[in-house]
Amino acid sequence: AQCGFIFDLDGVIVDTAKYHYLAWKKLANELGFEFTQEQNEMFKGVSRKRCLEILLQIGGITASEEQFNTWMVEKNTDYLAYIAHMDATEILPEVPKVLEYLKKMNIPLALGSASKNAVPILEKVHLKEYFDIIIDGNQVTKAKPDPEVFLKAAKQLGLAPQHCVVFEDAVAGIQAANTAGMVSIGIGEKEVLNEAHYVFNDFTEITLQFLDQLMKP
Ligand code: B16
Ligand code: MG
Repeated sequence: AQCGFIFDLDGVIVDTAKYHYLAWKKLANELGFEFTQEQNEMFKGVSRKRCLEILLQIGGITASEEQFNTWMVEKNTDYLAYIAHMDATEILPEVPKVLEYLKKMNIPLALGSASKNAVPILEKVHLKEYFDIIIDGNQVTKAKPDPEVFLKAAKQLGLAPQHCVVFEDAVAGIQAANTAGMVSIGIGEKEVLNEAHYVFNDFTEITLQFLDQLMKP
């Protein structure tokens, strides 16, 4: 059977986590508390709304719905300013090589991201053309670890979940892929992503032979 590959965006294709972190840290500091890189780990793969809920919890702050929404907008405005200068140099190592190879092998490709900014980012780094299907934060109602984002991608690719391979850097994303019944490949630390079927530090560790192996039923 035909198989498809689904890629997460932040932390897999580009390292936007550092810009998300700067924007959340700025907001935290304005509200009078610290937000560490370590705490930022919890934000990976998590929706903007959920991130703000966690941030306010860290700061011990309760907010009205109106105030909450204002801070959501403020964070995103700052984030957009940080990513404004992004270009193809921010693509993570060997990602284009892998995309190029899968395309050459006629493998359908999808993006499965929690970000509402996924399309402009893909355009900035000139990788949008590689993806047959893009499912992002604008099309999902249930955030990772819910499998909705990946199941929608599989459906639009016209593939059964068990014939899909997912690349993810977040624990919540690996859980979403596993719950969907897909093959999960963690990009990051083995200790953190221990629920994934395979884990690599980055794409430089992924060989074309390994990709061939994944394509076989
Ligand atoms: P936005 P991914 C996720 O993207 C990020 O990992 C997460 O940190 C962020 O909060 C989320 O997107 C929402 O992003 O504020 O741009 O809608 O890793 O699922 O590609
Ligand atoms: Mg990610």
